Amino acid sequence: MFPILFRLLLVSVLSNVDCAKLPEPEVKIEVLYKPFLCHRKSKYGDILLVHYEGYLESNGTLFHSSRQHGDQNPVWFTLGIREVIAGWDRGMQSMCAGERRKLTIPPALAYGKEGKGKIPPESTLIFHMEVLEIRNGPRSHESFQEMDLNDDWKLSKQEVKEYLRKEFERHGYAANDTHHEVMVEDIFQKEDEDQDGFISAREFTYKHDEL
Ligand SMILES: *[C@@H]1O[C@H](CO)[C@@H](O)[C@H](O)[C@H]1NC(C)=O
Ligand SMILES: *[C@@H]1O[C@H](CO)[C@@H](O)[C@H](O)[C@H]1NC(C)=O
Ligand SMILES: [Ca+2]
Ligand SMILES: [Ca+2]
Repeated sequence: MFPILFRLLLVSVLSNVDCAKLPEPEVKIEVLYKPFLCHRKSKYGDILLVHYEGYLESNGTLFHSSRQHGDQNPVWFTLGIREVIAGWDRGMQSMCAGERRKLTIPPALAYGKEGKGKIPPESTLIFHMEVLEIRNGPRSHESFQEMDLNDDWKLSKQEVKEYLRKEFERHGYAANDTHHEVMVEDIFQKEDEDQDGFISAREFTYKHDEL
């Protein structure tokens, strides 16, 4: 019902970056536009809001445009956790809000031997990406600090509830105390591993469960 919140709070996030040292296909990155002002650059674990167009390199067919297709809204994704094709994870690091890039992504970092929908097997893809917004990812140190209102390095139910309220409002939903309390209980069941009534920084950052 509220996918962004579940993504923010419940999705377990990257624990380790792919360390394989095999010679690997690479994403070709061309910067089309870089804003003069750049307060922060995207890094693994951040969530990014993007608009994009995807083309087949073979004949230039546009197979998807977030501006023209679906609900025409930009999309959020978490960088570096394989929520999207590997080519996006690799090609969208160190980007500024407002930056545009052209990514040329070999099949091994896209849809590979299988292809998908309109994308034939073994297709090299070209994406025009525009980053609209960059936020702290769900498991970042920054997110924890933002939630930990009294700086005691643990999250109380009240702090999590307050965070939910702010998130709901930010995404245009009416705050609803009853609903938030249900969600808080659910979150604590999953996250408060030692059941002391608080989510510690360690419990927040490292996930050992089955998610
Ligand atoms: C481009 O290639 C795709 C996949 O092979 C094919 O489905 C499509 O009809 C082609 N488009 C044009 C304009 O040739
Ligand atoms: C608040 O949430 C509860 C539980 O999810 C729901 O039953 C109730 O209808 C909601 N109230 C409002 C005003 O949306
Ligand atoms: Ca606290
Ligand atoms: Ca705990």
